[in-house]
Parts: sequence; structure tokens; C-alpha cells
Amino acid sequence: MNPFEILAVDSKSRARRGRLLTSHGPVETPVFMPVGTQATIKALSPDEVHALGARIILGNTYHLSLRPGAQRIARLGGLHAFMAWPGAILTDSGGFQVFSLATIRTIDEDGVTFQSHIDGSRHRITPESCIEIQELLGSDIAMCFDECTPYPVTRDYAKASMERTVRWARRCRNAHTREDQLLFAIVQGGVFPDLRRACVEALTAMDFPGYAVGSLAVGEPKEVMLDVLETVVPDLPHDKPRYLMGVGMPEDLVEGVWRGIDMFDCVVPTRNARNGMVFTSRGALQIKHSRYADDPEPIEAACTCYTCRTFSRAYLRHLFMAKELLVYRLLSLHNLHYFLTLMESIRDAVMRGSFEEFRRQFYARRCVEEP
Ligand code: PRF
Ligand code: ZN
Repeated sequence: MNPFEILAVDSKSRARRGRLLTSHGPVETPVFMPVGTQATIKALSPDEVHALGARIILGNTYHLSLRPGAQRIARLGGLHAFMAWPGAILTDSGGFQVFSLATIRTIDEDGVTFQSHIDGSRHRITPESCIEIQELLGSDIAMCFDECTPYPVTRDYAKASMERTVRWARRCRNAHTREDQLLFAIVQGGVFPDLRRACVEALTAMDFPGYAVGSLAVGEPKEVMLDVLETVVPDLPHDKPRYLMGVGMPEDLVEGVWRGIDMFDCVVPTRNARNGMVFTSRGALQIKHSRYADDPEPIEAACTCYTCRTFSRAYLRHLFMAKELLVYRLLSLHNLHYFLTLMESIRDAVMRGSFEEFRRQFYARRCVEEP
């Protein structure tokens, strides 16, 4: 049975409103998944994240297998119990982190050997071990082991890498045994339309319950990312969820949904909060700016989050300047609230058939042009 149900499709764009059934409850799509790399959404407790409306979060195979170890988490009841998260969890395969964080790494047909960014110890991940780790963690959605190519990349390298990612996807599928866990494939192929198409064809022939688009938001211009989505998405099965990995800024979420994406994850709301950047419907602002020193207004007057209901910009700026720990919590709370309510508004708009109008207003409020 297909765990993904489409509830409405937009007539002006490729946007869809759907519902993905997981072993830890339904997930309404389009959805943004807060990132909990180290089995925690940084600075927030699981009940706070749940109260913000999140029903699915992301965890990382790479980090958790190095520390505290997948076997240990399994002995402690799996990742949900370990971190006391009641909702769904998607684990990334490490196919991105091993290439961005590990120091020395060598790829061969069988897998990747690398040195831990924590203590320099040597490790090896293969498609089979990657699935074994994700089964030990017990996530609701596991990702195939892939290679995320950088930007720019040569066509030859992108082709060889994409073809290996396809072979690894088959090995992941063969190694996967948990029936309570969905395994998604990852489309690679860099910025080359024919490589992306060949990858989609090979992966869809293996019939996965969901498909991700990888190697985007790795430094390419925004138009390039949107062009790749316009190539890839129409070839993906209509009735399966589509996940744009590691994206993005609020406008990327709007444009991704417009082009048919159902799932997103990004560190931006939480990481930028810790750097003092807060999101509002009129754009982002830097709380440390001297213009907020005497500002009695909340970050955003219309925002219903605890931070905006309770504190002034002046107070938040003071905490930030003093490096007080509370500010990291308060700004993370606000930013995640912003991202999660943005997605809720997008879902409402797609359901009502008013997503085109929503998109126009989204840009009008920020005084920027639509792309
Ligand atoms: N592969 C995996 N995880 C990812 C990516 C990818 O290509 C990206 C690219 N933006 C983010 N996270 N496995
Ligand atoms: Zn707020």
C-alpha cells in the first residue's frame, strides 16, 4: 500500500498537498523537517519542537554512528526513545556529511573510507552498513547511501558518481529489511539534465516509496537549482513524495513547492537563530544591529510564538550582545515557528487553490520580485 496520499493538486503549478503515513504518525505535506543532527534540535526540547507543530525531524546517520554509536542507540530503544521524540524521524544516509565533514576520504565501488571529524579515527561506510545503521536507529524514513557532488563538477565525474549512486541504491534496497521503515532513493547527476533524467529513470525502475533530489544548494546559482527541479520533478512518479535535501531559505521552500517538492530540511532556521538572524514575513533581520537597542517591539508583531508574545527586540538584542544562553532558545523558537507556519500557510493555500496568490503576496510583503 502506498503510504503517500495526494489530497489536492494546484492548477497553476506543480504544487501538491499530501499526507505521508509513517510508523510514528501522519505527516502533512508540503513539510519542513527541522534538523536534529546529534539527536537534538539544537537549543530546544522535543516537546517545544512538537508544540511548534513539527511532526517529522531529521537525524544524521554519519554523526550518530560516530557518536554515541548506532548499536548503543539501538540498545537504548532506538532513536525515538533515546531522544524522547514522539513524531517521525528521517535519517540522512551520510552521503552528504561524509563528503562535507570527514577529512580524508576515499571512494571505491564498494563504499567510502574516511576519518572522523571528531577524533580522526578511521571508518568505512558501505551501502549495506549504511542501511544497517539506519535500521538500528529505527528511523521512519531511511535514505539510500549516495554521493553528493560539489558545484562545479565535471560532466565525467557527475556521470560516474551518479551511476555509482544508482548501483548503491540497488544495494541499499537489497539490504533493507525493516517493514516499518520507508527507504527513499536520491537522484544525483549534478547540473546536467540528461544525467538527472537517466538517474530518475534508473531509480524509478526500482520502485522506491519516495525520491529525494540531492546535490542541490551546494553553491550553484539559484536559477540553476530551479532549472534542475524543473527537469527532474516531472519525470518522478506523481504518487510518491519528493524531497529536496538541505533546502533552504523561505523563498526556496515556496519555489520548491511551486515546482512539485513535498519535503524539505535545512539547518537555516536553527543555525541562523544562533547567529542572531531572525526571519519575518518582510525578510530577515540581524538582532545585534544597533537600531534594535531601544526597540520595544517584538521581532514580528503578528507572530504568535512565545518569543514574540513575550519579549522586545531590545531585550533579545541585549541577550545576544551578552551571549546569554536564553537568546539561542528564544530565536530558535521564533525561527522554527516562522518556517513551520510558513509551510502550514502553503498547505492551506494549495488546499484552497490559492497558492499562486499566496506566492505573489509572499514576495509583495518582502518587496522583492518573484523569480
Ligand atoms: N545527499 C544526501 N544528503 C544531503 C544532500 C545530498 O545530496 C544534500 C544536498 N543539498 C543535503 N543533504 N544524502
Ligand atoms: Zn515570533
